[in-house]
Amino acid sequence: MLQQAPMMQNKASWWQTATAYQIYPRSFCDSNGDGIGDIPGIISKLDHLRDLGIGFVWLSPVFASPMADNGYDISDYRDIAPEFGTLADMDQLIAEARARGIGIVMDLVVNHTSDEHAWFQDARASRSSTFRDFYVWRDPAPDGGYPNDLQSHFGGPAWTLDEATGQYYLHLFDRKQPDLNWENPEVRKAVYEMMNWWFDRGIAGFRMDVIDLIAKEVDRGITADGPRLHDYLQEMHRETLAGRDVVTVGEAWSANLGNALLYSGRNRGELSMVFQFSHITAFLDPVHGKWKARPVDLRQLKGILNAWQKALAEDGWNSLFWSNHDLPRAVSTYGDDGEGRIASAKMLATVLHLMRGTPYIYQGEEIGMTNMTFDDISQFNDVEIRNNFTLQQDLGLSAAEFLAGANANGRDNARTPMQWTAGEAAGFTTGTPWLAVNPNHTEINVAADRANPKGIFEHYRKLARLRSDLPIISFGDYNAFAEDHPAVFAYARTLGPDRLAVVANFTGEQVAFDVPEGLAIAGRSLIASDAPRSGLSGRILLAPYEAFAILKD
Ligand code: TEU
Ligand code: CA
Repeated sequence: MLQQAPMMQNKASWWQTATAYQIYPRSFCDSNGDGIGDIPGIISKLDHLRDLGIGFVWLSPVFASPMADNGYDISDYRDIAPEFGTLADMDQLIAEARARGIGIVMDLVVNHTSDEHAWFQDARASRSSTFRDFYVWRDPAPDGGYPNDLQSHFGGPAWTLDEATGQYYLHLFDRKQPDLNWENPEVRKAVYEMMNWWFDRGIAGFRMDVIDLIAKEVDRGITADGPRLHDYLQEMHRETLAGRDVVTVGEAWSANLGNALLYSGRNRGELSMVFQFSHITAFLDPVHGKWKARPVDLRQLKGILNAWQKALAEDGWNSLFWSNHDLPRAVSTYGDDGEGRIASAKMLATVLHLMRGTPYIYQGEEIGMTNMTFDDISQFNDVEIRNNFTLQQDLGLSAAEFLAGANANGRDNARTPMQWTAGEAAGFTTGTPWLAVNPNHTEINVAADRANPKGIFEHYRKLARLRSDLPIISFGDYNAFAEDHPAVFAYARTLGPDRLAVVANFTGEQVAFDVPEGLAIAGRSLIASDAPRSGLSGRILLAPYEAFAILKD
């Protein structure tokens, strides 16, 4: 029935037919009652991921860290934070995951270290330290002020004065996250050695934190997408990835349709794929960014996702995601986290997972977890929210408006503990959770959703299975339809003689949809959020958030 295009067979990589899952360890599962998720907790839940059909896990940082940014500030790349476990636990996680066919992808945070990393401790001890040049130091401006006006992504100046040595160091994030100086070959060598050390322990790849920032030229004000970026990535590939069957995904907020292929083009020798964010940044407020929530326009959203499908059709590879630990919950942003929660969660999953690329599920998405609503600013933990609270008020947002923005787009709202059961603390911990558990866990939890044959988990499980079974999903051509339709997301996939049509109603209203001629199809229902459909033609009525896929006979 289904055929592979002849050249596909040798070209395909395991991560092109895999479904990925992101674990934010602090909030996944706590094994010892200290309120913080940990590696033994993850191991105890591996069967959940195996049942879901996951091919690899992107594990947010578990390395030694003072946790100023929940582990994105690393003080030792070759050790595990004690609250998360030990190196022995990590080895066990890698082995137990592998035994279930799941690769562990670690988070490579090498744009910066923690200020408590031994390199920085040494570097700041004196101007003549051998590690001084591991970081980016500049003299004060003639008036003693900042070397230039570069701003931190977390708000405020990107420079902090080191009083003892009289120079400023650069930090594109928090002051506890000094930027590494990638122009120094010793830095690059140290990073590559560390990567190889982890590969030798059996990991399946790396997600690379803000990798588009490593090649900055600060004196020219360049931070993202610097001139030497692709030289560094090619060097990294030669020194670490070449010859290994691993997956790499670079986080690149600056990636665009014009430069995407430089990262993931098949003959570039760089990365497997990048996370690009055009579908996020398009909806940011020009003055207040994410802190002043803006509604998502479906036509614009489709335009962006369709353009990426097209741009990486012949070469390169897309990552597919609605959410992660920095972004709000998918169902709260793009669907309906009230009455239409289950239907819209399934709809969003259907649209995304049947595109060409590697889909990523953010923990809890597989049961339709929603954004947490906090009542007061003091309940937030995140450094980004805390820093921006005063800054945004200086820019004219009221405290109440900021709270609304933070509740819509803040990072903590999607970082609340995983909801395993309806019980105390959602079964996440027997102690006091580090961040409040969403009170809706009594209704929304893994146990309840998995017990429902029409639940969200079951829907995701089917999608992962379809992806591994049908090459058309990973490799078929993508054609957008009804691009101007304000309510419907529709596309077709083709591979050789095979054909697949996907239709989704993005609204909570019933919609009459005139099927475009090229999209009409008759065959068998592959998946449906509600009643299965086997044909598509003429005018059809779509139920609220209805989504389905039909495979041609
Ligand atoms: O995120 C990069 C990044 O730019 C985010 O901070 C983003 O700007 C913000 O969340 C959106 O408002 C990565 C990690 O994913 C994030 O968790 C880290 O805080 C950051 O890098 C620093 O390592
Ligand atoms: Ca714990």
